[in-house]
Amino acid sequence: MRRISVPVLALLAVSLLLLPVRVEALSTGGGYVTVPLDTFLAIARPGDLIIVRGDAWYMKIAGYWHHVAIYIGNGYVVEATPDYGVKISHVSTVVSNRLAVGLFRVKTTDLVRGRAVQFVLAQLGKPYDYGWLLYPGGKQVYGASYYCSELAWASYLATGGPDIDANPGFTLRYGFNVAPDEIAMDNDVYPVAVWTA
Ligand SMILES: [Ca+2]
Ligand SMILES: [Ca+2]
Repeated sequence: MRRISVPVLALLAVSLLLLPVRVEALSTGGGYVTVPLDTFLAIARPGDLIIVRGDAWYMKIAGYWHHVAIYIGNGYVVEATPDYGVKISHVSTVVSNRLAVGLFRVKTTDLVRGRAVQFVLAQLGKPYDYGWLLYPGGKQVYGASYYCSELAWASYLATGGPDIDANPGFTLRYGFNVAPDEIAMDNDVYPVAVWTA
């Protein structure tokens, strides 16, 4: 957030005006949810996607789901964040104090899931891609920078897995991006568990 420049904020404001307001069918209570680590570790597999709903104001544009991290096993994820770019984080930082947490699994083989993990590890240190803010956005499988959902999407497309963008082409809401919402609603992805406050 600290690195978002004034022009980007202006574009974000314009984008907010251009995009239709989305009424969410999925409702959370007023509180926050934190998934206990042992609960998470008992059901998560490497290559699973953790998709969370937070409350950072600048993520409201993204839709219901705001962030995606790729689980790499042993309690760690790879995620692309505005502060640090592509990095390793402990899963507890991703699944704590959220408005909702979803654990999603891609319909493919364990071999492909393992390759997806290797793919995201190979992207560590790449900068964050603010391109999704610049409506109509875009996505690159082999990019020099990644936003969170773009990294998750690329990791499967690059390694023989399915295209997990529910809208591969242009849509009014998401432009040419792959939004966390679009991964959560894709037919090649299914929810293993969803926690809401
Ligand atoms: Ca990109
Ligand atoms: Ca899309």
